[in-house]
Amino acid sequence: MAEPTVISVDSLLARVTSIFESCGVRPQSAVSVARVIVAGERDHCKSHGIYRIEGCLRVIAAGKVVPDAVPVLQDTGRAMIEVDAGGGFSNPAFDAAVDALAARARETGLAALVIRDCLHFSALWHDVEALAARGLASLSMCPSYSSVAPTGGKEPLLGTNPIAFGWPRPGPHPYVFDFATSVAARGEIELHRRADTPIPEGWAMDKDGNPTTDPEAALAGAMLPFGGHKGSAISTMVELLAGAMLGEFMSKEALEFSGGTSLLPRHGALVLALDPATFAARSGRDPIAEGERLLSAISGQGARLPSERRFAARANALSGGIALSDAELAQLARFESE
Ligand code: NDP
Ligand code: PYC
Repeated sequence: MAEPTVISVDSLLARVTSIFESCGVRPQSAVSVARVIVAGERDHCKSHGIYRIEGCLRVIAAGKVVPDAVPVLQDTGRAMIEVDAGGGFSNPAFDAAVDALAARARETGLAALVIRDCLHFSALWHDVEALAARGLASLSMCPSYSSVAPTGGKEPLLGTNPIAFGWPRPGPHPYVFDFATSVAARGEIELHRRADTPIPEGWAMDKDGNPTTDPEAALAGAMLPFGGHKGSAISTMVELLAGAMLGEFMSKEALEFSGGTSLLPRHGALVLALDPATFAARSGRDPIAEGERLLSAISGQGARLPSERRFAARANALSGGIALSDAELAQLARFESE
C-alpha cells in the first residue's frame, strides 16, 4: 500500500482557505470554514475533515449557501445575543459573536447565542472549546436534515442533530464531548460507502425498515438514534430548542429546502454559555476544583475521557503533520484546479 503524504497543519489550512476563497467565499469566512475542516482532519475526525470540502462546494454551486454573506451581530444587551449568518456558513457567524457571548455570560452567569439562517456542515466541538478557553461551560446544538427515524418509527424525520458540551479545566485541554444523536454521524456512513465497506449493525435501517449493514441502503433508508428512546428524545430536544424555539428550520424543513441529503443542511444553531464561577458563587466551593475531582476519578478507573483521542491526534498532527492518502491529495488538487 502507498505511504501517505504528510502535510503540515498550516499548509493544509492555507490550501483549504484558498479553495474556498476561489469559490467566492469572502476571505474572513473562508478562514473560519477552513479552520474547522482542517481541525477535523488534524484531530483525525475524518467525518468532518477535508472530505467536507466537496459538500461545501456543492452547496455553493447549488446556490443554497451565500458564500459572501457577512454575519450581522445583534446584541440588545440581554441574555440572548443573535447573529444573522445571512444564509452563509455557520463558522464565521460563530466567530463573529463568540467574544460578545463570552462577555455576556461572564456578566450575567448565563447567555445564549442564536445563530440564524446558517449552513452548519460541521462539528460542534470547535464552539465549545472556544468557550472553555474563555473559562466558560457551554452547550452547542443544531438540527440537521431528516435522516434518522425516531425510536419505534421507520421514516427519517429527525436529523443527526449534534450536541456538544464543554467544561473548562486547568491545563491545556477542556472536558469536551461532541456527538451526533444518531448512532453514527451520516458522514461516517458516507465514508463507508466510498470505501465500499459495510457499516456496523445497529446503525441504520433500509427503506423498508429492515436492519442493514449496506451503506447505500442505509443512506436511502433511515439512520437510528443512539441509545434507543433516550437518544431519540435528546434529538427531539435539539429540534425543539434549536429549530422550533428559534423559529429556524427543523430537520424536515432543511431537507425540503435542500431537496435531498446530497446538499448540506441550512438552519439555525443554539449555543449556551455558562459561567461556573457565577453559579457557584454562593456555595463557597470552587466548581473547577470540584470538576477536577470528578474527572480525575473517572480517569482513575482507567476510563478514557471524551476528546482524549482527539487531543492526542491533535498533538501528533501539530508536531508531525497530517497524513493524507493519495486519493485525498488528488481530491485536494482537483478542487484547487477547478
Ligand atoms: P463520535 O462517536 O466519534 O464521538 C463522540 C464523542 O465521544 C467524542 O467526544 C469522542 O471523543 C467521545 N468518545 C468516543 N469514544 C469514546 C470512548 N470510548 N470513551 C470516551 N469517549 C469517547 O462522534 P460522532 O460520530 O457522533 O460525531 C462526529 C462529529 O460529527 C461531531 O463532531 C459532531 O458535531 C459532528 N456532526 C455534525 C452534524 C451537523 O449537522 N453539523 C451532524 C452530526 C454530527 P474523541 O473524539 O476523543 O474520540
Ligand atoms: O455527519 O450527520 C452528519 C452531518 C450532517 C450534516 C453535517 N454533518
